[in-house]
Amino acid sequence: MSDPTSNQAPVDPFAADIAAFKAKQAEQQPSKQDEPKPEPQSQSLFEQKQPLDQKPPLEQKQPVDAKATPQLPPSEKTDLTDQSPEPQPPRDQLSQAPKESSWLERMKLGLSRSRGQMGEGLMTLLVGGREIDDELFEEIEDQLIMADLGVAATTQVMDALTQQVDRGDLIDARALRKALKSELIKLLEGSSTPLELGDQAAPFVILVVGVNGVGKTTTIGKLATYFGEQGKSVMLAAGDTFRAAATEQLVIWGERNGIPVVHQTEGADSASVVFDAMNRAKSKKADVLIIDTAGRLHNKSNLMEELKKVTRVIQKADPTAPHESLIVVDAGTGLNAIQQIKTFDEAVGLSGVVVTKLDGTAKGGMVFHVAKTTDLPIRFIGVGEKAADLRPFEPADLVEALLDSDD
Ligand SMILES: Nc1nc2c(ncn2[C@@H]2O[C@H](COP(=O)(O)OP(=O)(O)O)[C@@H](O)[C@H]2O)c(=O)[nH]1
Ligand SMILES: [Mg+2]
Repeated sequence: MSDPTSNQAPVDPFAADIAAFKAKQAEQQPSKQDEPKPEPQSQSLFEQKQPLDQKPPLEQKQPVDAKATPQLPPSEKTDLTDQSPEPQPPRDQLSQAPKESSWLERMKLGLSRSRGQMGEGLMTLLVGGREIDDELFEEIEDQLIMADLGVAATTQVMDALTQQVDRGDLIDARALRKALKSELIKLLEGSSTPLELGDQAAPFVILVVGVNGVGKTTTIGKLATYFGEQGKSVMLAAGDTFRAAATEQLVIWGERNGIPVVHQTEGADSASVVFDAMNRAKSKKADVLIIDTAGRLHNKSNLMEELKKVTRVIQKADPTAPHESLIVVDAGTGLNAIQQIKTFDEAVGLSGVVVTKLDGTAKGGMVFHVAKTTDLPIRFIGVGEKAADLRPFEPADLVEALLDSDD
């Protein structure tokens, strides 16, 4: 570990460090002090592209001050970065179908396990001419609790349904099913404010926090793609200096996608990387700067203190920043995500949530719990490991995908 207080800012962090990475890549294979194993995430978003030894020459890298859409090397280029006014769907196998249906299909597919628990269970209860009675209500309530909606959200939904039944608005199970869907959507609607970049002159700074393994770095890659598709110039800061592999992961991904990544050597102070990145993003007039952070630190350091320091450094460079402080939570952690949200909120003051891994979890209902028990908007959801598997949060889509019904 090098001295964490050192403030080594290479004159050109890209050229110098990329050369260092290449050299390191050549000599280093299995042994590394902190990371005995290769990063698991290198199998996903970060391994979509060609293997490292075939990466394009560095001179193809796009300078950040070209304000236009980042240019990818020809072999990498996706339709999305073309100059055509109409953005094209991404170049993966899931984008063959029309955009709308493919997205919903993908989410339904991804959420199939949640659906198994919540959707199928509920739909079985709510078919045909089943009578509305206490027993049915109890069963619905059980299903919602089992799907991890949490007590508060479940109570809200059940109370609303009870009122409708009492008013005589719901005559059969089918009507109840419709009402349930609309109550679920209503519950989420206050939490679906999308992330807007606004028109400020300075870079829009997004700080990304969350515990280890939730999908921060993957989400950052997806966000960079997302904003790149909107014609924004994006810069990334490799603020997770705890693990050398975390920086490497981001730098390599940036190289392959023509997105500059500000970073320093392993063990550098995270705040120092962020300081560099803020200055660089400003001087290069990047539209968006996305800052990756560590999810844990060496024993004696305190993650929350470090994040506070990072925030102070950001604000020193731009008192209005960060413009968005996003916490990434893994849907699979269910109701425990709330504790993470509280802890990080105290440290950095969150402004939004990204829920990842809604594919393959039986706990998709936790989104309702987050919506009900926090004031934070859910900005995006992640339903897979590819760049296109991040979407702005749409309550109706989520409810549709969870309950999988055709009406
Ligand atoms: N299935 C699935 N996997 C994801 C998603 N987002 C991230 N991952 C995976 O979660 C693992 C950890 O991701 P990473 O971004 O490194 O987490 P970090 O430690 O928070 O930076 C990697 O294997 C990712 O591919 C998602 O939405 N769905
Ligand atoms: Mg990471």
